[in-house]
Amino acid sequence: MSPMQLNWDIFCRVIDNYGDIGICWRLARQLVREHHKRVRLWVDDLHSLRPLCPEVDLGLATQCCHGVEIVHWTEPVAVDRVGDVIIEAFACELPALWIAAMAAATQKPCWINLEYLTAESWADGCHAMASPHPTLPLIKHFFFPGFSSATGGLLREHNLLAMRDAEAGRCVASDALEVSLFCYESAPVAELLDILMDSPMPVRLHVAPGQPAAAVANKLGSTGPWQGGNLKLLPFEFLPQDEYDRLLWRCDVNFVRGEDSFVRAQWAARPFVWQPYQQAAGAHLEKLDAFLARYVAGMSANCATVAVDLFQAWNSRGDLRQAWHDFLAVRPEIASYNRRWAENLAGNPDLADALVKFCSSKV
Ligand code: TRH
Repeated sequence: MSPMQLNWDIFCRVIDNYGDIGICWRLARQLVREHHKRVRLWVDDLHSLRPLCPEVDLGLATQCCHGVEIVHWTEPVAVDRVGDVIIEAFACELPALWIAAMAAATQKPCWINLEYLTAESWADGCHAMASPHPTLPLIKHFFFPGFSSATGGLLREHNLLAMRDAEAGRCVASDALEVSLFCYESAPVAELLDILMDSPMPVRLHVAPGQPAAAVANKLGSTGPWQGGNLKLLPFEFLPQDEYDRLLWRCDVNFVRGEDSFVRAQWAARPFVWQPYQQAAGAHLEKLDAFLARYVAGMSANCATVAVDLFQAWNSRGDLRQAWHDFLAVRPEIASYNRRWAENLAGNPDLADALVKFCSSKV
């Protein structure tokens, strides 16, 4: 293995939505930009990448965007060279041919299974665990993002918080409450709209395309923009990742979902509400509870109750109208808490940096 571990291959299979490719794309760009790695991103569905990176040409088998070589992953896969580091994102299962080539390499690559984010404490114990291949001379390591220093941390570009603060300085204050909405179809969107229409202050709701816009259209009909009571709804086209960040930085409250937008809302340090990706047997609700336990631990008792109630109500476990009303009353306190929360999280390793260090320790 080259001591520099210059060549990285990241493999991503898109299950649904944008989270898997969103995380891989963000990681790939950061490895190139900040760590000067040569990164190939193998993705089986270019259609899911294009909204995040509009430069992507759906007709090309390989192309270079933002310094990342993007390869359309089709089977059978051709193995030309094996990288120094192989990232198997979210247990996406590497092609057998590829694993055979890794085993045959004189210098075995560092093989990482990048896991989904959870605040559950078991992630601390499982982070960096080794799993030797049953028959081949290869070891796979499990790499867990997370909220503690015992995990791999969260993806955070090195200048992200400074860029956020510089942008805040340029923002013109709005006379309305600016809210962004990115959620799954199971969220109580119709109820939220009723509540916001009754709002005593003007509200501008920026509605993401896909499931959020469909839920709004289902309630109000047509494709918007809509106006009802004090509420103005503004559907937006899917934004490239960096522009979506800027929307989160501008808004007073961000409704986010899944994994990556959830993390970006924390870096935005504005009040936010999270809907986890639904999993079998209510596993997502355990994730929600585990996150809330960590997140509100440093809040005042009142703020903690209010934040928990709103997150739970947004996940259909409580009275949304009451929870929203109480949340608005403590919004400034939550906003300043979230700045401290983001600063504390930024004290943990950033995931790309942690990965680079971890892999170089395996040489
Ligand atoms: O799209 P998601 O629901 O992804 C989910 C989760 O990652 C989940 O854990 C995973 O199992 C499932 O996919 C398959 O939500 P998430 O994680 O927030 O990803 C959305 C990505 O889209 C994120 O990178 C932010 C980005 N985004 C934009 O770049 N522009 C936009 O306009 C919007 C709304 C999102």
